[in-house]
Amino acid sequence: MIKKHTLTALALMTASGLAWDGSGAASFQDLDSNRDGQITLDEAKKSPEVKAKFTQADANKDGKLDAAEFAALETAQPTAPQPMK
Ligand SMILES: [Ca+2]
Ligand SMILES: [Ca+2]
Repeated sequence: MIKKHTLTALALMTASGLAWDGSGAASFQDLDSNRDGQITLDEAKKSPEVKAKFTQADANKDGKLDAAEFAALETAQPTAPQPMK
């Protein structure tokens, strides 16, 4: 069981290493391969985190993220602690 967990952790680290350059997150420019100013779902696949939030971040539901939508995605913190009521 320990071995399985270790392998999972290694797989996650490897996947992150491919998508991240060490700065913590892929940038808009990194993901926008064709430099058209929009990130398609296909381009977003390079970043698992962006891909996971893609639909949520696509505010106007055109299937692409523009710079403003991407910025909103970056500030979205699904794991952020919720303030107590
Ligand atoms: Ca693009
Ligand atoms: Ca959009």
